[in-house]
Amino acid sequence: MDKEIIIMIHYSQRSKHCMWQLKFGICRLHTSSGNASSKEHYKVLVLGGGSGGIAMSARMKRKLGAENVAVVETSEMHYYQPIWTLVGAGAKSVASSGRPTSSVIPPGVKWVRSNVQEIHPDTNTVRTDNGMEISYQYLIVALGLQLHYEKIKGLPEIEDWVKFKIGSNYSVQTVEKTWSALQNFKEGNAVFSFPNTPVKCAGAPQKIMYLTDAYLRKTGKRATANIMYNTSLPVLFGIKKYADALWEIVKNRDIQVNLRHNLIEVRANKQEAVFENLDNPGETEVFEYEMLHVTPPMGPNPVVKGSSLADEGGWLDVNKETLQHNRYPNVFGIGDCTNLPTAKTAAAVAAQSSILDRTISKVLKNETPDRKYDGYTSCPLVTSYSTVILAEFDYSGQPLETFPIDQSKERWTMYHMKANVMPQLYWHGLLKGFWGGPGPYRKIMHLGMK
Ligand code: FAD
Ligand code: UQ1
Repeated sequence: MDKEIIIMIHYSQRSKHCMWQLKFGICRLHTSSGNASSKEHYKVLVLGGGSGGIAMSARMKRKLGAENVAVVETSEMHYYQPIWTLVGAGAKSVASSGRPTSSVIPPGVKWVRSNVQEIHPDTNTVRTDNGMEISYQYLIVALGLQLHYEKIKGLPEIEDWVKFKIGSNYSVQTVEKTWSALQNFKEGNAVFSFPNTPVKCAGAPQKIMYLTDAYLRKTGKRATANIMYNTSLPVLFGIKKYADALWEIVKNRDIQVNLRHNLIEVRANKQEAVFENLDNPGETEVFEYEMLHVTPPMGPNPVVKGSSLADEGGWLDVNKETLQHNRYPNVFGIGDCTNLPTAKTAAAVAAQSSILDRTISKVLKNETPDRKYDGYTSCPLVTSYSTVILAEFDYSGQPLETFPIDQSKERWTMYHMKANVMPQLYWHGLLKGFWGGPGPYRKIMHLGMK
């Protein structure tokens, strides 16, 4: 039996960076009685047991047998992150978002409960933080991305966020603080940020803003509230069809949008948020807030970044159609850790999982991969407690919609799908390796025309 000892080191002994990583459960120091300095080998080794890692473990088990597959994952819990949007708004419980990792690892697949520390693709080996060396024939990297709350100067300790009226839907430790800030809102500015980095689910930073607007209307506080979306981007949303619809909504709901504003500092004692003007470097603007929703800067997974698998930006360097690594043909990638030029979402992971399954089948037979990922991704833009605009698009930035209706309209049917259908599709479809995205259904619903 592995034993994991999480050693809490006094904060003062650690850098601020590592202090935040500790809080988010990343900087764990493990000891493992059985595994230290041991060696293991698997035909397929999966790194990361999040959405992409579990989906691919299930698919590889089906292809090759459970005994040939192992997944390295450090977290004891697996979270369905998309529901955090509704948790932050008090519409779902945080408990409903998580299940033990042990329950999502496909039965028979080996779960290596440790942190990947180094990847050595030239020797087909991986080293974990408990001194284990694992060799592989094929490697699937699904390590996700890294949150960087520590890059926002002055952001207080998470324990103090309720006091300082700060929340963030982006981590399990902070998502309930959003709901507290919403409930405690009296009057003033509700400020929502979007960082100057790639992010996962680029719609999430504004979904919580629409829910805040709806909540404050419901509780009679909207008249004394200013709602502001301060985004680093030069647009409200990257795809014009949906951006046009969202601009109408912010106009009708009296929401202020400040483009090219990047959150760099929080002065929590004064309830002030400092934004830099990205069009005029050096210029800053200070906003007082009654509620602050922080979307942290994000970056590549440090283990990927520190390996020869990374591109110059630190992301896993894969072929955008086959998901095979561009330089190491026995290495593959899926999800947020990759440099695939599409929006990082679980919906994208679903579509990628079926393509990658096919790519690996071909590679196993020494044949050329044939199916091509089109960049499909989707973002259910929650615009109230009962409506969603279902954005779906591909590499070309053009809408690629599943249903034969105008999806840029707010619809309660899509809200029902987001709140009640998607979680089931995730736990019982995607994670079991049965859901490969809506592509085949889109073709049927559009009578083969799309
Ligand atoms: P993850 O699921 O994040 O998994 C990465 C895994 O790697 C984690 O389990 C982590 O513990 C593990 N790991 C990391 N480093 C190591 C290491 N060194 N060693 C071992 N294990 C490691 N997507 C949608 O499709 N629709 C939505 O509506 C939506 N809304 C969202 C709302 C919010 C608030 C958030 C935060 C995300 C949302 N997403 C949404 C995005 C979606 O959750 C992610 O894109 C998806 O989970 C990515 O899957 P992944 O496997 O690449 O990464
Ligand atoms: C999807 O496949 C998916 O992954 C399971 C999501 O993540 C939760 C989504 O949010 C969406 C919208 C899709 C796409 C599915 C359909 C039916 C359009």
